Amino acid sequence: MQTAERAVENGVRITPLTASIGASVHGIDLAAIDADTFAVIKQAFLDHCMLTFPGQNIEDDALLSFSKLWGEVMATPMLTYMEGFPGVLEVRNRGKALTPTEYWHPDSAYLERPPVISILAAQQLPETGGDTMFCNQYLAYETLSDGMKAMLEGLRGKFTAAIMAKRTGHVGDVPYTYHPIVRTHPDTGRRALFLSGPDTVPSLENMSAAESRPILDYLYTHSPKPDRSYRHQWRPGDVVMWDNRCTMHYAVHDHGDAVRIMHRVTIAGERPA
Ligand SMILES: O=C(O)CCC(=O)C(=O)O
Ligand SMILES: [Fe+2]
Repeated sequence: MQTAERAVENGVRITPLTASIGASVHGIDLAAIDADTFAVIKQAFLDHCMLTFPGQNIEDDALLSFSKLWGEVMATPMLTYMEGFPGVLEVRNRGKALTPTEYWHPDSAYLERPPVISILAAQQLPETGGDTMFCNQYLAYETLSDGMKAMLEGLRGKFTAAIMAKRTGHVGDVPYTYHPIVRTHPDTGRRALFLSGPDTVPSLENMSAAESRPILDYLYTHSPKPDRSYRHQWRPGDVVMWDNRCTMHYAVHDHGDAVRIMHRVTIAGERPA
């Protein structure tokens, strides 16, 4: 396997977390990455869709430098970033009623060019709980019937910022855009289901909500099957990154009002196609 061979050469160890999604990366310091090491982790990222880097305890400036290796760091409208570290977002527990991320989603898919990659660095973790789940959207697509795949061809979903607007108290029209429900990853050439929770993808283009819901609900239920998902139990110092083009994630809120703080960076990319 290409990833494993290259890993041995560079002293980097890539260990799959499941056979479907995820790998952990050891023998690496994210604050000091050379070109060969970057090539190894990039290939692992494309192969496994999400990576964990245990024990990094990375500072914000190093987090930004590491992020810039993957592309342009972006700011999402409506979000406020950390002073002195443009592009670093503090993700903090504000209680279950206010959590905006406890559902399966790719990040900020209501943007015309949603972030392609998200990187999350643990700062303060609850004693227990607060896991994040990830699912593989290549496998979600590939396991559909040929009939369903044919039906989805050319369909676009309406992706709205409803949850983000609620979270930030945004007034006025809620931004939205249309994206294909099946997208092709530009680096792997593989096709993946691209969708999000019912509040953020209420309907399909040129179809009523009543017509769209059964299809969207089916796809949303089909996507995060346990045998193509991984649940990350955070440890202090962890950095986790995921590819929004071929995964969804779900932040489990089971830690009450316990402090949980993460720093997140997102990478700009292409329009889904
Ligand atoms: O807090 C988490 O584990 C993830 C939250 C989330 O969905 C995000 O930062 O994009
Ligand atoms: Fe998210």
